[in-house]
Amino acid sequence: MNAPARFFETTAPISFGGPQAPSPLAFRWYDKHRIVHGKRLEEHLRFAVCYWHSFCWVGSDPFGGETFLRPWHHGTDPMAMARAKAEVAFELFRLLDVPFFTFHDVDAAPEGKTLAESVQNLNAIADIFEAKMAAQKVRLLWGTANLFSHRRYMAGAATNPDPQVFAYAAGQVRAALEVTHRLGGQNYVLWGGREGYETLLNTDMKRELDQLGRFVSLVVEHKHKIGFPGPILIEPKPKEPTKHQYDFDVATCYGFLERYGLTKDVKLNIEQNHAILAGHSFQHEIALAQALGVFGSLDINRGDDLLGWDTDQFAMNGQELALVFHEILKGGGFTTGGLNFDAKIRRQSIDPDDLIHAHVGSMDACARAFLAASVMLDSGVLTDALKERYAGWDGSEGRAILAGERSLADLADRVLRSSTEPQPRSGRQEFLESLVNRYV
Ligand code: XLS
Ligand code: NI
Ligand code: NI
Repeated sequence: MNAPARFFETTAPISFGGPQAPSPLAFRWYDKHRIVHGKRLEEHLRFAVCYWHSFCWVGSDPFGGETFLRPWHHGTDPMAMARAKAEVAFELFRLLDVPFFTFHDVDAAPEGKTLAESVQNLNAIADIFEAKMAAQKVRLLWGTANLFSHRRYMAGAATNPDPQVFAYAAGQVRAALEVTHRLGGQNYVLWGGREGYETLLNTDMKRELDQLGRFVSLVVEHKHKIGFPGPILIEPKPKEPTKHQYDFDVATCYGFLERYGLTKDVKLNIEQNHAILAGHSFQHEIALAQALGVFGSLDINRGDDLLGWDTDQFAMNGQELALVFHEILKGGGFTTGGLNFDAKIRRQSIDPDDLIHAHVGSMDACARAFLAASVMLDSGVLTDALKERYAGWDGSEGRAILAGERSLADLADRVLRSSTEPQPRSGRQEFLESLVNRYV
């Protein structure tokens, strides 16, 4: 089958028009050339369009099937359908003028009857990607393998009770990592889709964790062997599809990486919706990953406050985003990471151009929040208040305690000798919240 002559109504790339731009499809805040903190906005935000939600998802939910009726899902030749999908995907990248995209192996190319056939399909589509990437100057933020949809993975991939499934997953990851490398991918992602369990009646958790540790170590070894320069990223998510996912949150992932000696090569890909499913805020997860030295990249989306599952909506919450970017800028910004739109339009958004509105709206929300964050950081509103709050620890006694120069008895004796009580001070939360509100 051939790609439709024209899928989107829009034909010209979306450009920056300023806050008063009359067209609904213009960037009002995202001026990619604008210099902030010495870098262009485009280099700070590093937007990526994801293949799976935008081109593979058909609009189904647990109660109903396909609503989108994309032409490339209706054909008889799977490779021709994959090529038609690639045409439309690269057309969207061009219209949005995004610097990056992301994909799973099976998003790009159909699975064959054997692993060998699947790898062959993937490489054939990668040839097309390679040519299109060179022509359009769009780059790959990361690639990954889908180790959760096929029924062979129903009991996990790396954590499967059957080593043959583990080996199959290794085969898929080798191919996906090598294709990611060939396409100049900046990172390689492992989301532990079905690495978790439903019931301990049939699960040996210790064994499964050791299997997962071994699997990630094998991926790291292979990355070094082929000279893939980017980090491996694992992606925390607490539940869905399994009840207990092993990569629960940033803290749990960090413990896992430490236990298996992986913190040097493996960082984290943090997603908003997964953070809130874990009972945390997005900002908390990012701040913790930065504090522990494992911050990698972001899947930018938003969950619904009223729903307890992964709705993956486009990020639009200015205040949340501003605090997130403040955290990221404070930590020095992205290196290999970026903002991947792991986000899907709603099931009723059946017009092709809804995909464009979704991305443009969220890119603008991110840009606007980013600009607010950079002003907050420049004026030190939050950072100065923090510095002042912890000033005692920068004094001689605070430093001596942290440097290990005081014993428990030293500290106790010192308090016993002194007659001054510590003086509680206000945490000033409402004052700080109002300060933020001035900028956002
Ligand atoms: C699913 C995950 C997935 C990963 C890539 O919840 O977010 O989309 O980002 O496998
Ligand atoms: Ni994700
Ligand atoms: Ni998600």
